[in-house]
Amino acid sequence: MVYISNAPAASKLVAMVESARGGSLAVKGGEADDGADGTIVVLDLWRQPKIPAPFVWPRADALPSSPRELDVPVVDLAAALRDAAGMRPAAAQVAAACASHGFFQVTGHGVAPALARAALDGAAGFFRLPLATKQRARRAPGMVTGYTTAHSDRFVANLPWKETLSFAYRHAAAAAGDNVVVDYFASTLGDDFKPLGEVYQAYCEAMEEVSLAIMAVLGESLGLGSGYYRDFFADSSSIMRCNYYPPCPEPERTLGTGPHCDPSALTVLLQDGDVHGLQVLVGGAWRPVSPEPGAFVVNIGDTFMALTNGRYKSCLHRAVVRREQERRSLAFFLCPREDRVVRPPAGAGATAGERRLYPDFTWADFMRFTQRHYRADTRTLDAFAHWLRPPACSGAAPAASPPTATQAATV
Ligand SMILES: O=C(O)CCC(=O)C(=O)O
Repeated sequence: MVYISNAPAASKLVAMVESARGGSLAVKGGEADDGADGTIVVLDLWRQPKIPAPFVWPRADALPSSPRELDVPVVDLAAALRDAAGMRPAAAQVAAACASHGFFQVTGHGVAPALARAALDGAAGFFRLPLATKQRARRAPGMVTGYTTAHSDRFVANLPWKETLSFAYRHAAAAAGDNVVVDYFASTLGDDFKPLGEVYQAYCEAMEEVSLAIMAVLGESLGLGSGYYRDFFADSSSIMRCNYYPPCPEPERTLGTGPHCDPSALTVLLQDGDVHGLQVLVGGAWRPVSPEPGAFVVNIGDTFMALTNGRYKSCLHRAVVRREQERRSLAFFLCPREDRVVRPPAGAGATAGERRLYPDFTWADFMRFTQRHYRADTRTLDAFAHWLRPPACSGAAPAASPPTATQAATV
């Protein structure tokens, strides 16, 4: 199903679906109960025999994947945090992975399997709900949180074959005893959704702990000590996203999540069961990542790349869809507190005399930039640096080409 909250885009997509179905249009006008101005159109999209044109991606993005799995190291977090003997190999694994593609996996994370299962099952249940119920949490244009299909409020091309539900998690609120995630579910979807909110409140708290443990290893790997980044992110302001990828009649022509780099600092991803879809662009090939059972897949985002002055890489990745199987994933995006200044410490790639690649910035500014102006890709940080035009940053990289209407932001 897809919702279009913009009338011209809606009629265009309706026409596309009509043509894809040989003229027999399945538009269920009025099924979305909150389109008071009549601009919401609901299409029985996921069940079309062919995908509508706006979901067809350029061949350059939808290139077939490589049969070669990406070699993603498995880091034992429990061993790393136990003593120096455990930290040494973990830091070395992380350093090697982050200098090359920024992806690794973590085990020994202490997250109860029952909690992970409940979070995955909760997502499965949510996406099976009637459209009108999901639409109660509909994401407002320009916002990061809410329920969405296909980013259709902003873009009418290169639409991803998926539905998402995103919400915010703030350490400061949790520390003050405010259950922001529970409140979000209750206030947007209704009191019946409190139990689901409780699952995700607990899951976000667990993800924050895992992220801070990873930050300890990242700090060690850069010779900064285990406390440096852990303290920097201790009052983080993060985002959680549930992804649902329906089966797709033409999976080779579309993408579930288009190629992007995460603007956040760190992403901790849980893929559901055996249905994998995550792929990373390494050496010009889209390499699949199949997680170890019980492991989370972790990747460095642009904000952490900036915190290391480019030493650790934020890498392009995407999610493919399947003809027969649906897929779910849960992504926790660790982000700094909105007003924290992102600046690499001396020693993490910004030693005296080394050219600063990016100016100082705050997460709030960077998030605004990626949401309003530019998609999240390999040039985002450079474009952002140019946009900020800081007088103090003589080394800011040259401007990237301006964004176009079809470029879609993530996170
Ligand atoms: O579903 C996946 O495997 C990847 C999701 C992702 O990259 C995202 O949500 O930003």
